[in-house]
Amino acid sequence: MLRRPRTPDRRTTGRLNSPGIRRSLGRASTVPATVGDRFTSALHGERVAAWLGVWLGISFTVAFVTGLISHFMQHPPGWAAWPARPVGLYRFTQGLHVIGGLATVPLLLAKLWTVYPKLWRWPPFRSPRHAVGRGLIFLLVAGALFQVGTGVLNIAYWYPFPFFFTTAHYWTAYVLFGALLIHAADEWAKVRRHVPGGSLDRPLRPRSAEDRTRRGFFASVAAACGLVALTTAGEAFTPLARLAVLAPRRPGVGPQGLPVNKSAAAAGVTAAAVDPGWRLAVTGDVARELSLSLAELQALPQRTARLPISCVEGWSAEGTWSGVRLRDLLRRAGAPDGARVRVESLERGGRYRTSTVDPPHWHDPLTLLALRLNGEPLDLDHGRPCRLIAPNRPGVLQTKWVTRLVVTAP
Ligand SMILES: Nc1nc2c(c(=O)[nH]1)N[C@H]1C(S)=C(S)[C@@H](COP(=O)(O)O)O[C@H]1N2
Ligand SMILES: [Mo]
Repeated sequence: MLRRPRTPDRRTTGRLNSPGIRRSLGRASTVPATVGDRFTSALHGERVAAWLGVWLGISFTVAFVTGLISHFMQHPPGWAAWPARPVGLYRFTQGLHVIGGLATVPLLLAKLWTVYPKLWRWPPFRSPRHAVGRGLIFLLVAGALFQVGTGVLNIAYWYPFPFFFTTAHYWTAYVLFGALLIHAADEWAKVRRHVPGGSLDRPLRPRSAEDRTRRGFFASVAAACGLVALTTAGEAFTPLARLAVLAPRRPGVGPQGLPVNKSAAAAGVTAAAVDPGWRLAVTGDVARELSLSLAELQALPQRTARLPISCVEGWSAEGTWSGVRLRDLLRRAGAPDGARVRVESLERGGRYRTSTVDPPHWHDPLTLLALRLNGEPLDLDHGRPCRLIAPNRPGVLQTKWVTRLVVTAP
């Protein structure tokens, strides 16, 4: 196979008379020096930018795909229902989204630092094509900072921005991913030049001082990413829970050993949830009306399932839940197999006061209207007297303080 000759790294030459610059500008002697050409470190070179770019490209693609999974699980498109198995699929995809996203922060900062001298290039626009290219880079950088920034603020439960996080994060993802694809196509030649497809492609030559500088830099960036991953992964991966010092929620920490996102007090359901007159109503066009007291629910066959709450904010923790199978109750009410069920909470307002359960989830024997958690009646903050818990489902859809099931035709 032919091996391409190594082109000199334009940034590392640092001199306008270098062949690289002369070739690219065509008339070296008449071009004035610019600030951008004074950054002579190998770390501002094309090779470092290409490698970091490849890793960022992989990371953003994973975030895009796992983000879409999360979005469409929460907003099913209508023509497709999400499967209830494997039980922990959402725990995995959302853990990857959030923990991977956090671990990308050092990588993104490193890449921006590597290429920031380009900001000082003069003139800013050499041609209409160049202007469009820079506009695209602006979108890419702004989109990346926006996604990572709002994502971090969201998992820290801090909403200093005037828009709704979920909608903005979702739509910006398309802009960012589109810009990323065009950028990758545009820069592919550079990637080919610096990122070998296999080890056979590596030139056999002694390592230079620049190579060592670059290696040290890559190792530091990798260590920073690894450290972030190690100190957050435990929020979803229980064996590492004790290391998750950067995670806002941790398995094992909370009432009955489980974290709480929205407390009963915050949801304003405290009194209603402990009312001895509480009843669970089943209604809807395609079901017989039922109304059950807590004692009546407790008298039905009780089942136990070990299932995680997997929050969209990345944390995930398992509990042992017991209660009545949703399908047992719906069959009692005569619900047809294709029916959809809206689960309603005692909570008055709030975005998550209801959720819809599609057939794959309500048919699943693990889907429960839970009355107990880890051997005790549900804590008020976990949805006393009754909450929904189902496999492979985002936490926002595991409705707490359930009071009504509305069964509708598909
Ligand atoms: N009624 C109601 N149910 C709700 C919520 C809510 O705000 N209101 N929050 C959901 C979210 S975002 C999560 S992650 C889980 C958390 O359950 P837990 O507090 O028992 O761990 O409950 C879900 N159920
Ligand atoms: Mo959540």
